[in-house]
Amino acid sequence: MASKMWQEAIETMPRAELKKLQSERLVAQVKRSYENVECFRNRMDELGLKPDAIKDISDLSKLPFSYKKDLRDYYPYGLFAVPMSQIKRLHASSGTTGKRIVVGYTENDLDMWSDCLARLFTGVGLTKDDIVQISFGYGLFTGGFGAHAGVEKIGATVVPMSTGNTALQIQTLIDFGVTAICCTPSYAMLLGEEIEKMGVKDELKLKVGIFGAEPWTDEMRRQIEEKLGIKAYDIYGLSEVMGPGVACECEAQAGMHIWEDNFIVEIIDPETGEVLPEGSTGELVFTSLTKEGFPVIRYRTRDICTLNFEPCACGRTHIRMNKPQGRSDDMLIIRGVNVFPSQIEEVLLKVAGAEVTPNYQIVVDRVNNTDVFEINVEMNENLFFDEVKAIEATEKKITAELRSMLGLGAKVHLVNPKSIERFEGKAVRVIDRRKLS
Ligand code: DLL
Repeated sequence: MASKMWQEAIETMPRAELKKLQSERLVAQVKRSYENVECFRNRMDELGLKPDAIKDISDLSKLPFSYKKDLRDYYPYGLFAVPMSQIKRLHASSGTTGKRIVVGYTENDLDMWSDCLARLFTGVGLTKDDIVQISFGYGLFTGGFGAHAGVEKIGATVVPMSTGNTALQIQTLIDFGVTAICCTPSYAMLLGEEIEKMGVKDELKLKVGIFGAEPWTDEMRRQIEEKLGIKAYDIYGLSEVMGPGVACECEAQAGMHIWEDNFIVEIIDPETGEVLPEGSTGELVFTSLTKEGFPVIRYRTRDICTLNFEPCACGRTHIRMNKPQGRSDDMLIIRGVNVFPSQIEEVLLKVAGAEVTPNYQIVVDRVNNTDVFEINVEMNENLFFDEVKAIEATEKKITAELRSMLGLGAKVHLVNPKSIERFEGKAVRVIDRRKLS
């Protein structure tokens, strides 16, 4: 397999050398974080650990974990390791409650990030002669700007389309002679179906698609490839660790290489926190080695996954992760947006606390390859609430607040008091009918 590489020396670095590099970078990162990040310093002090106890990568498991909750507790900038004058860009994502999580990047961080994406784009055969449509959302979400910078780095032409307006997306693909597209896999399916309906597949110049930000399967890959006439590649990432490109597929399409010069990955038991042996399934934990603005040490992703240590046909030495199999928390990904049930509860009680009860159920389904998101919430029985208009007004109020908080449209239904099933144990708040096939 003669795949081109963006940084061949790094991408094919012998594993022993890679481990040595990781060790050196880990020692420096721990020291930097201890000196500059109060939360990390406190956790180290609680364990009676000083940075010089970390001599190489074999000491990694001595270090404390970090969590999404930390980003909320230190909101907005409390986990940054450099002064704000060195932060060149901010991004944000959903937290477990109404508060977003904020991440910051220095100039070097942005450069490292775009290199990770340049490795992916080059690896799947793109060059400066390609025209790449970015149909991830631009804005605080890391998808749009993250992928954008990678396309610019390899010198290809970028079409910063962002999300929405499927007819215009397809028109742009055709008129601009687009050769590659980046979006969520469910949106790629939708585009594929529309293109089939319109009978315009032959007018496309597309050859490659790069899809991620939500779970998808190999069967979906097969269908997308057929509908769009392309090769489809997976890309993984999370805002807290960087954004898209923490791990990317190569032309072998057999798992995503984790860029180990920048990140150390571990698999742990999500219950006990114990590091699991090679080949086990468990929670992915990342340590960022080169990030300056917002470094993370042993960050608990909540993504459940297995790693693949086999050498890859492409010649890259960085280990691969298989597709994440699920999450160890209750986060839902709806149309690429991270949603926690607790956020919805907060909106319900904030905007309509007098009209509704905290008994609600979230129903997610996939219709025509688009996620459909409904919320049923019981109205308050003390309220005389038989006026259809008043019910509709409350539904509208909740819908508007959800849209402003999550950027997602939801169908909100006020239902009769006591009509939502009660549970003796943990309430089942989410019914996810989407089948990944
Ligand atoms: O989704 C970053 C991204 C943008 C990745 C574009 C790929 C492409 P967050 O919004 O912070 O960041 O959500 C991160 O999304 O922990 C996973 O649960 C899920 N996720 C991301 N990529 C994949 C993937 C972006 N390829 C969370 N397969 C992560 C399955 C994915 N799940």
